Amino acid sequence: TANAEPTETIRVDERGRVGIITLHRPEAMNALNRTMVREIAAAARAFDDRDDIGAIVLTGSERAFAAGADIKEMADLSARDAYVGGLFAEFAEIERLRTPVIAAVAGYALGGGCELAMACDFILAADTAQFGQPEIKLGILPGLGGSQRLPRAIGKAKAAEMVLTGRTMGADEAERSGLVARVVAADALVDDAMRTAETIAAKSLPAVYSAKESLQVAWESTLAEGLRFERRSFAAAFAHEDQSEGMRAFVDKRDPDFRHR
Ligand code: CO8
Repeated sequence: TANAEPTETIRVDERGRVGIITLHRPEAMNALNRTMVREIAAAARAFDDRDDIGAIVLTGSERAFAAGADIKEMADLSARDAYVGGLFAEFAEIERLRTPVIAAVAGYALGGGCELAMACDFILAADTAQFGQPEIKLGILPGLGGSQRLPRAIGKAKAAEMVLTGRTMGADEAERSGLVARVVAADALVDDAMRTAETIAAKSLPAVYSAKESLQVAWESTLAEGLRFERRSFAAAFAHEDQSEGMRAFVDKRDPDFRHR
């Protein structure tokens, strides 16, 4: 497959039309180092390039999704290295995928780990999940979108409290606050995420790409701009044969047979 490259910090797998990326640095609670961000982006891009993959699950271990960026790697970084060296520049590629990505989070999702989860389309959380932006405790601030996505996801008050104090939020509070789509028992998390991903991957690929893109526009722009974008995308959906197949199947009372290629 396109993902046959050996990897050091992640495991890459696929089942049917679902790509799976598992963060794997057990010695460091899956802390994100340069290699890991590069490997996640490369694996995600390879899945994104394939029309036989319709959704991606990004997950970690039972103890940690990712406990942040690797503090040991960052400790001696200069401002120049961080800026000119383009630290974690590949993170932007993860944000630009066409294929929906589900973050399946158990245990710690802190700092860059919380930011990585928030960069996905939605988060499914195990009841053990702990979210936080503890950078303030290290004398820094979030650097991969935490101060931007968290307020949009959970509102100003909770986001400000979390970013300014560094406190973590458990799974139930995260669900109440709208940070996660659903909470499931820890031992059912990956199966649930796979089933959810399969549900998405069974749909029409152009419709899914287009719906994801429209949701992203909602996140990034004004209502008026978003509504114009959606209207154009909706009209364009009628140019794909999956639209007529989907509607014909409904009328005929059968399952749609989308083209998937
Ligand atoms: N970086 C490096 N190593 C880590 C990290 C990390 N973020 N988190 C855990 N580890 C390591 C520990 O050092 C330890 O290693 P060792 O056994 O060699 O000492 C091992 O993982 C196990 O960790 P603990 O012994 O600490 O396990 P506990 O169960 O006691 O605690 C915690 C787990 C609560 C997760 C704790 O490890 C912790 O607080 N970790 C740090 C969390 C944190 O501060 N994260 C934010 C990091 S900063 C960040 O993410 C900024 C991202 C923006 C980058 C922007 C670039 C442009």
